[in-house]
Amino acid sequence: MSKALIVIDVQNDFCPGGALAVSDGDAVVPVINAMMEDFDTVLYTQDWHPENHLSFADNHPGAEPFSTTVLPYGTQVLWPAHCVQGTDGAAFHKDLRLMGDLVIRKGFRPEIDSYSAFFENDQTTRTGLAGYLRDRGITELTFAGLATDFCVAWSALDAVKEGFSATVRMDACRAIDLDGSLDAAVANLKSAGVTLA
Ligand code: VGL
Ligand code: ZN
Repeated sequence: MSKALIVIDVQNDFCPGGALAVSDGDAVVPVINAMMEDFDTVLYTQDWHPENHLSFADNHPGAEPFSTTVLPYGTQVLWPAHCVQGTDGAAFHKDLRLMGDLVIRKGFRPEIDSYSAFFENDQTTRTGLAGYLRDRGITELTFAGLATDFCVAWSALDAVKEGFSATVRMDACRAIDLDGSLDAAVANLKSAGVTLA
């Protein structure tokens, strides 16, 4: 059995001062850096949007950030523009140790958002991560990073659907918590069999 740590979206825009700042988001950095000692394999995701991305409120005239709209694949939260490809906001936090093996970029198709490390929000377009992990014989996944209730939760739920075992280290995550989204995510994770540590 081989295990990996998957570090979700520890990027400047999700840290204090960033475009979609998660309260206390940078507090996860030292915790995650220390966790890396316990894993042979460390992977990262990086939210990586083009400027014309449909998840940005700016690209829907008249829409307020944090409102929702309906896209062909379902309901989509409209976010402030964040993690635009190549910008400082899209870069990893400067203190995050980057000694891992792979960075999976997601959310680069203008017409579809991608919270999960495995699937885009249509739940069918794959990022390729499951195949990578299977090729390497990795079966046990631990998740940490930002944000607990969106990209971390969606990734861990998809991990279980794909047949991996999944643990979320809650002390190494922080949440956006939009309209009860953290409580909802915790309930979904528990009922899916994800271990919350
Ligand atoms: C995320 C909202 C939009 C996340 C990414 O990393 O949780 N949330 N894009
Ligand atoms: Zn995003």
